[in-house]
Amino acid sequence: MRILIIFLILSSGFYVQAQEPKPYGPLPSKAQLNWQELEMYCLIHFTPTTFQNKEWGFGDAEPDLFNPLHFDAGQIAAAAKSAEFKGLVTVAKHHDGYCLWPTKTTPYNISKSPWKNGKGDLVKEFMLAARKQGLQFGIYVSAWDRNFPGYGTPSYPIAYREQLKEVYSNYGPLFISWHDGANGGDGFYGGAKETRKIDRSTYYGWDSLWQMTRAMQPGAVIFSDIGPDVRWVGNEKGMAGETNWATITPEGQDGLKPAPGLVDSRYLGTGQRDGKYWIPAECDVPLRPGWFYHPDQDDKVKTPDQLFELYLNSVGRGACLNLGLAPDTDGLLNEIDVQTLKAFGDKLRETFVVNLASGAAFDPSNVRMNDLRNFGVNKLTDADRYSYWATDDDVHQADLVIELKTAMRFNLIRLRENIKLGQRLDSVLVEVDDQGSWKPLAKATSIGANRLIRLPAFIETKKLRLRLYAPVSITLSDVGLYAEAKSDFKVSVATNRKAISRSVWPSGIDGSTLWMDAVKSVTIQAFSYRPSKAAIQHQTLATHYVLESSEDDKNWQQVAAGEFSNIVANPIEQYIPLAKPVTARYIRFTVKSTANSKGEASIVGREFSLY
Ligand code: FUL
Repeated sequence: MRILIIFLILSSGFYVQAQEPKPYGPLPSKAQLNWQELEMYCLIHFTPTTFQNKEWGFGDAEPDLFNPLHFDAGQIAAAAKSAEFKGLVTVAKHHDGYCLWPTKTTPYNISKSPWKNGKGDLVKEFMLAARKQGLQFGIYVSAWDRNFPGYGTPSYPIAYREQLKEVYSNYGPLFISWHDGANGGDGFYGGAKETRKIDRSTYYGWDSLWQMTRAMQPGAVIFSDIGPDVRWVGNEKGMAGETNWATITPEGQDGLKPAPGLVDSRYLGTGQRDGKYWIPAECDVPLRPGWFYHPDQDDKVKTPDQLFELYLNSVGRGACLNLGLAPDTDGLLNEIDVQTLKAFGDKLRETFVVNLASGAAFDPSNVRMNDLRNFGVNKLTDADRYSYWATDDDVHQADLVIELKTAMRFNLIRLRENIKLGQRLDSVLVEVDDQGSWKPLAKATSIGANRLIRLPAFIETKKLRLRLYAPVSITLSDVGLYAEAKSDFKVSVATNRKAISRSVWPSGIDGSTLWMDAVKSVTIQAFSYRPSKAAIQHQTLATHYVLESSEDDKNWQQVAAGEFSNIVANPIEQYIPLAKPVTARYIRFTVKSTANSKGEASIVGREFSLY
């Protein structure tokens, strides 16, 4: 009996497999499928270059310049998580050559920093923080190194290989090994301060580095301009082409073999319908104008609505979104970045929480072998990217009528193919029922892993029809209808910054008052104020203050009042002990005047501490 059951299970398994359509064209690897499912991850730029207020370090910064006194990888990873990012990539070494882990390959590394007395490992801190938030982890080690004395000679590629080996060995499984195309040029190079040219196709020995990557990190995709696993989209605006195929035939510039920094960029944004390889696009774009933190860009942080637009133009076109985050010299994300990320996450969650098509009646023109159990339309709303409705092998065009339970209002349509069987669909036409006849509503090409069609305006309807076109049988995995949530997020940097004072102090600023709720009664004995760089620059730092406490948020007592002596000439942290300890749940810190005497202070919670 047992043997009979095992036989039946096995044979039914074979039976189902035998009915699957044959894959079409190049297929994604396991690592590429994992990457695709992440959809969004962050790229953290934080090196001595941050402290130099530059975008590219020359490689000449003193190694002890890097000293982030309040660095908290947890704050950065939590902010990424709040925006629904699923991975975190850290720049372990940028073009300036400074290694943020204690490498053996160059003395120019974190062990020369006063931070944690030279015992710190920033890559490890990011790795631990990412894992704690359930984010996958990745690394970017720049191939161009403007500090290394031997850059341009055979000694450097050996060191670079070792650097990759170190980061592949010590930080657990990575989902991506990120490589940029900028390499060769002027730099410090151990004091030589000259321009060094390299042969981009041969100097690094990419083929052998890729082999090592695959052997040491089999779950990681390799990103560079032209793959081999994920390609650059060709711009840093966060936008893929409206048509964006996951396949491409890589070509080098001037007929040379393609290599990072040596690529024919014509098809990066669109891919090629009949490309020989599965190399989908990544859209990288910073949250601020620059990849590194610059205080004068505090008011240029992209808004949640702009981020949503980028999401539609990247993830919604089958690419992944790689958003740059830039901690400041304290080692923290500015509060405005944190609030923006959270609001973007809220918008995504609200928009995609309900699929208005679930529960609808789907009427397909064909079901593969009439096998409703394996290829029926119930697979379209089951939230599994790989289960699918399929047509017979000879049915390459099919219609799917969707009848909703009642008329629904929406402006986003999501379609997905089961990409384990390749990118099959050429295009789709969406039509809407107009008093008994079909009226065209939208059309799209390159469906693939994920396609979001945003309608020019919201529509309210009960009946839709999809007309699907492919060169082979159709394997559609998902149909979703969504109503884009409105985001009413507004922050003006100077006057209305939300504040969170170190970890336990959720707080808000109202005009120039910092309000803090400790959730339960606490005893405080002192406070300190440290003006931010931005406040110093704009002369909005506090010169006079009042500190109050309250048990009920209604009746307030003054605890302290006074001046921050000489703070304009010497804007360092000031520690103010209280006359006697105070026990209270709520604390209010009001700025009475500022350096520019306009009375409008820009203060965020972490400039303020209670003891
Ligand atoms: C580029 C680099 O040159 C930029 O500085 C930045 O790191 C960006 C993400 O990649 O190639």
